[in-house]
Amino acid sequence: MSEYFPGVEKIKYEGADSTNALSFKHYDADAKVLGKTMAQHLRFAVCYWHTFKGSGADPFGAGTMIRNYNDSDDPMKVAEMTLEAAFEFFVKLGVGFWCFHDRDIAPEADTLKETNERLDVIVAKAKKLQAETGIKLLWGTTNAFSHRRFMSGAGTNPSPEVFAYAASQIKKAMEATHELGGEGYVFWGGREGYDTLLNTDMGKELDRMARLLQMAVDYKSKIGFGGQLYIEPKPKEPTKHQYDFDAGNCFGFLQKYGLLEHFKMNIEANHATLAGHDFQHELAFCAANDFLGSVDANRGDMLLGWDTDQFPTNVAEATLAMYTILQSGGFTTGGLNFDAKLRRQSTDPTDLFYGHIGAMDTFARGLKNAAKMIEDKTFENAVKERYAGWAGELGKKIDSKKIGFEELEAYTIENGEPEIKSGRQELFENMLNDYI
Ligand code: XLS
Ligand code: CA
Ligand code: CA
Repeated sequence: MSEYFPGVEKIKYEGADSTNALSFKHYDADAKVLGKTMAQHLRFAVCYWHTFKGSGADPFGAGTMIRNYNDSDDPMKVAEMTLEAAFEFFVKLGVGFWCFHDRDIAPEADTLKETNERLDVIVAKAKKLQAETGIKLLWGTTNAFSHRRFMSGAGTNPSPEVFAYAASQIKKAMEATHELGGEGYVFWGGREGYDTLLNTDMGKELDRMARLLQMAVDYKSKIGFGGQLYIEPKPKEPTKHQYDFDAGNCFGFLQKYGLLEHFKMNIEANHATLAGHDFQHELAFCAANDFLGSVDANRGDMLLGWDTDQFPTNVAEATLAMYTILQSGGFTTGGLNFDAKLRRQSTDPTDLFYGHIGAMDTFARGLKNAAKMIEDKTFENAVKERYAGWAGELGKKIDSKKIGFEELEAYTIENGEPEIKSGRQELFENMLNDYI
């Protein structure tokens, strides 16, 4: 097998004082934090689409990045070389997991049958490479949004024929994920939304999106696929409004259609901010509802209104994310997938290493900071104190449903004006900075 990233050795932990840009300063895979290794906590994954299929193309110009694994006119040869390059990259970087869309790893052919045969070839090769390297599949998914047939959606398409095509793709992508021992399967509703309500029957589209998900649940149990199903919310882009707007919206949707028990969320940081939320807000909503599955770790640019998918570098944000993830019990099937792409001007293959190394170090620092915050109980105690009144007699009666409006009115008349207590936001913000 050729070497696709010559000149880059396996990336090692060298500590914070290292001047080697191709080393980890904070991510020490085997170091223990709160009883588990950093690798076990963080479960880093590399995404196939941006990392190996991204070219730097944007709406104003073609790709800028030249890669040696694209160097053939035969699309299947390119697919095979890319897969070899990907596993070389995973091993050199030292991540435990990868994620893909079916169409990232194997190119579409003229018919679905031929496309599926191509996918079989690549899945067999990926299975071999997984066995040789010990790299595992965090999740698989289908791309039911790039081809023109999906311009008006997949499950929400006005045409039942397109719905059938999407269902067939999902069926095959679930089989591929199962074959590769995937720990999860993601649904991102690429074009499940609308650009104008003038041509849209929203009620029917929502019913059919649920129908498609129900079919996936049924098929999962039919083939004995034990991975976790996730929905990845995103409020807009490519459509003006996407139905899986945010975690709260997905929760209500799944509950309405009786699907809640089958799904958890795959939260992407950039999608959270597009929805007008903090990354931590989306994680906290999931944690509060036992709904947190996996994370697409990246960041947006707050001055741009679109999905820039940049590598995460903000330590404070990673600390808050890891704090919320640890408090909810940590990852089980999920992990931190870097759904992030190089900027158009970062054209060297080595830039792929810099992007991932920085992101892994950012989350390693986040993990260590969050662990310290948990050990010190600084926030736990301060929040407990803020809600302390609920441990008293009145609070207990309300929580245990023993009293209603009449008793509360009598209580208020007797006891008068409640005592006002400061929320001390500035103090809490200072407390956080002590850990960064
Ligand atoms: C696009 C999404 C997509 C999903 C997987 O914005 O982030 O890449 O993660 O389909
Ligand atoms: Ca994503
Ligand atoms: Ca994104």
